[in-house]
Amino acid sequence: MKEWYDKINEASSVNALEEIRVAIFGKKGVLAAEFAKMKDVPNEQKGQFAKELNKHKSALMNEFTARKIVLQTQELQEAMKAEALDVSMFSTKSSAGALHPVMETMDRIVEYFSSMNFAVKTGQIVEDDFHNFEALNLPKYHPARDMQDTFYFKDEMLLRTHTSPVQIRTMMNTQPPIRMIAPGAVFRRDYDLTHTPMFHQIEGLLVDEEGKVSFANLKFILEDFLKYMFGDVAVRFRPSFFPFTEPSAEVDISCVFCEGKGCRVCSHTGWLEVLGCGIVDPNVFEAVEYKNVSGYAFGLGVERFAMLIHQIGDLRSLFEGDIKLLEQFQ
Ligand code: 2NL
Repeated sequence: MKEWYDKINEASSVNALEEIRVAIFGKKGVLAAEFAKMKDVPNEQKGQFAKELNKHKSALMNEFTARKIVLQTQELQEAMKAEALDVSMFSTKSSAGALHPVMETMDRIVEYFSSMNFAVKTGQIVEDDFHNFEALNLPKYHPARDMQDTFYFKDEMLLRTHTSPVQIRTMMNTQPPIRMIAPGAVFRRDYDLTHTPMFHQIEGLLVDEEGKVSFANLKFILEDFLKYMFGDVAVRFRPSFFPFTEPSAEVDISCVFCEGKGCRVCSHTGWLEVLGCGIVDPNVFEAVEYKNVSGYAFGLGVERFAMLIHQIGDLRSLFEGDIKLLEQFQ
């Protein structure tokens, strides 16, 4: 019997120990075989024989139970060690997101005009011919309406080419006075170095009683706005033409790259064009059935502002979603 005590204590795993248990205590195990010898033992020795065997049986069972606990504990320790997380291991870093420079610029422009009590209106991207063209003094056969320049759907529906239809809709369902800006995406069939088929515009509109709104009012707010956006720059107004304003002007700032000395960006003029504006044409007020009013309006391209503020040379880099570029604006 002695060898079986050794076998129990030499078992190296719970599985090996289980095999030994079957070999000792099983139906065909050594204990069963020993008890079977009982029938050959003389009667007067049977008692002593059985006593000896039962002593071994319980001693072996104690030995087995003790060894099983040792092996189970050992195996659990090893399993936990193997599954442990290595918290010192390197992992991939996650980075924080940031606003796209176009949206950041848009927010800054909206912030200025909000502070001046202009309401912010957004409207719809799919528009009709009346709100996008007709009401803005762009009659049928005006070149701006050409299939070449505008994305058309059927039934005279189209992608808005400017945010002006937002102002038209506002005037048609609100009585003056009006003080509003319309920021948003606009669409034109134009795609080259300096044009993308989708870009962002902000237009402004102020309407009040006839005689209350002057070009001087317009000039003041745009000068103040441009100094808020670009710091201490010079601002000049040049006569221009838009179908929806009369008189009209384009607004330049002194070049932010060369401070007006002349460089490649400003084509050696020292000036950068940043805005279009004017006094609202009477034909526009007639289309929305406004009477005895006066107003001013202006429009600007947000991508151009973002490029000038952040000194971005290529318009397309704003549309490529290149993370290396975008990370620079965090
Ligand atoms: C530019 C010029 C401009 C307007 C937009 C406007 C809207 C209404 C009535 C009158 Cl409802 N005018 N908008 C006026 C002048 C200029 O935008 O160069 N935009 C990029």
